[in-house]
Amino acid sequence: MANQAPLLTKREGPVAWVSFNRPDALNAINDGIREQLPLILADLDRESEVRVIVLNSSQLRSFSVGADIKEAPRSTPELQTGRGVSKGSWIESIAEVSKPVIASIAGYCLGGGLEMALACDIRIASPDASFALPEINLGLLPGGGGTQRLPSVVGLGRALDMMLTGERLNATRAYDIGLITRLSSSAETLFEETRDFANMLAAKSSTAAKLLKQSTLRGMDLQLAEGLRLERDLFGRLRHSPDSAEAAAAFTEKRAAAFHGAAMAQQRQEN
Ligand code: DAK
Repeated sequence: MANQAPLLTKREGPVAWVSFNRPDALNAINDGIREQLPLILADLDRESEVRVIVLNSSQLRSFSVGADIKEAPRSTPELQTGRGVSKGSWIESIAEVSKPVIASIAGYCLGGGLEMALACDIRIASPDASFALPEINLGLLPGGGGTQRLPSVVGLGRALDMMLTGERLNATRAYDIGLITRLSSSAETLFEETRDFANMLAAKSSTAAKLLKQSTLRGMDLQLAEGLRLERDLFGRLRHSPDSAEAAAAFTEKRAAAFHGAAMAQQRQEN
């Protein structure tokens, strides 16, 4: 078990799956995950045939229970700094992906596990999923983006409630407050439903998806006027793009649009 790969990757046409694979530790985050995840994501972001990335778990009991508490005492100050402050958190490598990234969550999604999910664009979960930022109970604060991202996802009051209590939310509650935006009909169908959803996203214009992400995520750090300028600039780039021309032609001809790259990826998947 000691040499088991902590992350598994799989390609299904335009969709790439990256799965946490430490079942005995409920996918607690160790140095293997911290080191490999940024490298894997950067590679997948460069691969033009990959249009959507899904982060999930190799089993249904847990997405991730956060930092490996048993490993913590062995961590050196150098590693901590490297992981966190000076180089930017490794969790940021998820938010830096230019393509849509989906977190597909079954079971526990706690601490750093939830912070990874928050760095994804879309969170889909099974009815048995549970969510918490329990760092307060370890005398810590969420240090992987939780204090910054959770308020913008669920609102300040709910975020502070979650972080100050460390309480666990079930999937229905998480859905009600917008922490997740999609619920699968059962744990067993989560994979299939995620796959259908990911393929649906992959069939859309990847150029539009990329610039839309850029406008939305960068815009959050800007004043409104600056954000609107950024949006206008990016919109201007899309207005005369081949994908936009294809969408207009498809509408006129009453057919489905075949966006640049999507048809090719689809064809390869079928072969
Ligand atoms: N670390 C290591 N092992 C863990 C673990 C964890 N966090 N959580 C569970 N395990 C292990 C258990 O020790 C057990 O192993 P064995 O004893 O069988 O060898 C196995 O997984 C199964 O766990 P349980 O027997 O406890 O299973 P239960 O279903 O009864 O309970 C549980 C599951 C998730 C409710 C419970 O295990 C639990 O409360 N675990 C601790 C959850 C937790 O507090 N996580 C840490 C949150 S703090 C940073 C970025 C991120 C972070 C920090 C800094 N920077 C960039 C600077 C993140 C911090 C956190 O995530």
